[in-house]
Formats: sequence, C-alpha cells, structure tokens
Amino acid sequence: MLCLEGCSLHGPNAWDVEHENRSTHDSERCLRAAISMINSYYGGHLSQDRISYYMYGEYSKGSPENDLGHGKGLLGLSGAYILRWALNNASIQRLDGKPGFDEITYWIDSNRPIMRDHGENHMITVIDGYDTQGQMVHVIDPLTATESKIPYEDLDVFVVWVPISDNITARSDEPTIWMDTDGDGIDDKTEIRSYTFLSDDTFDPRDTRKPDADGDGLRAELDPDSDNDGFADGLEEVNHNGKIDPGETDPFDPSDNPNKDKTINIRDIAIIAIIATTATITITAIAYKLKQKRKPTRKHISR
Ligand SMILES: [Ca+2]
Ligand SMILES: [Ca+2]
Ligand SMILES: [Ca+2]
Ligand SMILES: [Ca+2]
Repeated sequence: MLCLEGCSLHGPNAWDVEHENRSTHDSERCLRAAISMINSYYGGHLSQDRISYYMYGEYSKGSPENDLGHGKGLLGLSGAYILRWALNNASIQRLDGKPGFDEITYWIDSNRPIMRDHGENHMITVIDGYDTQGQMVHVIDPLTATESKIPYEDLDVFVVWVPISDNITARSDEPTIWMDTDGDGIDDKTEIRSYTFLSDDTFDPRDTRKPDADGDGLRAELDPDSDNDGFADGLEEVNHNGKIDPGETDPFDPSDNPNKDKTINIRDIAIIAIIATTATITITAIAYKLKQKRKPTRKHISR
C-alpha cells in the first residue's frame, strides 16, 4: 500500500511501509482489510489499494484525485458486491441478523470464512474458526489487529456475508501494477512518488502536483505524456527517479519541455516570412537594374 495523503517518504511511518502507529490515513479500512483477508484465505493476493481502486476508480468512476479512497470508508452494505469481485465473481450469501452457532460451524467446516458487520459503527471482522468447547468463535479484527475467541452468546452480528461454495479462484493484483504500465520508462511507483512528493523529498502539502496534470482522466502512471506537451514523461524526467533534477524538465508542466528554447512561435514565423519576401523583392529589383545597365545604348553601336 502507498499512502498519498501526508506520510513522509522515509522513516517508521513512511508512505510505503506498514505503519508502526495507526494514523488517520489508516482509518476506515476494516472492510477492505476483511475482504483482503478472505481473498488471501482462498490463495489470492489482493492489496487494499487495489480493492480501493476497484471501488472508487473502476466502479464509481471517481477522479484520479480520489480513486484510492484514503480516509474514506466503504459502506459495509456494499460488502457483498466487493467481496464477489475479489473472489472472481463467486456467489456470496448475505444473512441479516445473527446466524446460529451450528450455521457458523458448518460454514467454517466447508472452508467458507465469514465476513461480519457487528453493528456498532459497522465495524467489519472475519470469523474463521470455532471451538465447540464453550461455543467459542475465532474472530480476526482489523481495527485492533488482534485475533480472539469470543463466546458465541456474546457475539454481536448485524449482517454476515459468506461465499456460497468454497470452489473459488481468488483474484490477485495484476502484475502490471508493479511495472511501467504506460511504457514511458518510469515505473509506476516512481510516477506516484513524483506527484506525491516534491523534488526535495518533502510531501506536497498544497497538492500542487496533480496525478492527472492534463485532465485527460489518466493518472501519471497510466499516461505516457502526463502534461500532453509531446514529450513522454521518461524523456523529461530523464534519470527516472521521480524528481526533477538539474537539466531535466517537468513532466507535469506543458510549458517546460526539452524543446522550449527551440520553439518558434507564430509571430516569429510571420516576421521571418515578411523578411524573406522583402529580401526576394529587393534581390529581384537589383537583378533587373543590373540587367538594364548591361544593355548597350545606341551611342555605343559602332557603324
Ligand atoms: Ca510509467
Ligand atoms: Ca493525464
Ligand atoms: Ca510531457
Ligand atoms: Ca513538460
């Protein structure tokens, strides 16, 4: 996962590592974490960012500014829909209210972990085991990053979602998200870094650098020419480190490009054309006069 909302580039809470302490950026993620866990149970590898992008980018068609859903929760009631996508269109059963202990044991025995909305603040947890002694259920809670055994009688349940069968091929992050998706020479993570942090490695608090600088709906890692100035990002940011070093031009600024000093504008072209035309007329006139001078006059004609 990459945090684009204020984490530092380096350090214990860096933008690309698991955080030692929970911050506001990590909140509202319980549904994504639960879906990721169930996906992983079936052998998939689906990051929470990929789940977010499905929900806020592909499904909701959100703008590139918001399509990773930082600080925004996913409504638990859309859980079945997103879980179904994460499990490659597996059928998902939704049951309102508290299921019986025997139903829980049946689902667990048939390799079907349970996603649970326990009602209060619609927090989502995963039930993946039970113990018949004392009727306990095993619950994994993403909010507290803990697992615990809870007596069935104390288990609060608002809704549960369960796969209908365990015959599931879980979805994984596409390998392309770790690569150079748009073929401009800069890998995707570096492109994300280039619009999240400034060239001095500090976070861009005023959001001066936009993922979609030219407004064509493609964020930089999917747009080979992010500012649409005719030069691919990798031709502007030449050493592909996500910063604008001396001698490079800004891939997010169309007025800054490798040809900026060679550009001839329309006015210059018009002036050059006038000079050229004037010069041609002048040369033609001089040539005519010279021709006239060379013509012999009558008084030079010998008899
Ligand atoms: Ca790229
Ligand atoms: Ca773009
Ligand atoms: Ca460009
Ligand atoms: Ca540029």
